[in-house]
Amino acid sequence: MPADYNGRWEMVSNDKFEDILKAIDIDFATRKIASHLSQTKEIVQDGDKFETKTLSTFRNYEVNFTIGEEFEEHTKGLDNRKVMTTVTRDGDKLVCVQKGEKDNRGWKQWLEGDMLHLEIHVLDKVCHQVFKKSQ
Ligand code: 1AG
Repeated sequence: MPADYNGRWEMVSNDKFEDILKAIDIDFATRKIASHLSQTKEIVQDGDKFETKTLSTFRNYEVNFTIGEEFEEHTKGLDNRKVMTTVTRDGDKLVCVQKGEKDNRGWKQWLEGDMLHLEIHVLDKVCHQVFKKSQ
């Protein structure tokens, strides 16, 4: 059975997030706010279909996708770019490629026990976020 990402996940660590913010040209003031946020993820998964919300006291971000289907993603409230996004599976990992202005942009997501790991990469920068299952 493929990994089950359903649920609510609370951030426990966010390593090198500011490197990502800089790489996507987020201004200083916004970086200072964004880098101190605790994020919560809500994921509804039905087979290959995912509805995801990343929530915080400052901004929220929603992205929905189906495995293997490319779509245009607008990173609204983040860096406000348009990218062509495809999420595929590599075993139990989800691998996202976001083609656009910034090279080597995307993320990988996987589970380890009741922890969800999200590695976000842009250019040569990598951020590692860990979330603990709460519901
Ligand atoms: C994602 O996960 C990542 C979503 O697509 C958001 C995570 C980090 C935000 C990235 C860049 C931040 C840009 C500007 C800073 C402004 C506000 C920060 C707000 C942070 C909370 C939204 C999808 C994946 C699918 O988990 O399962």
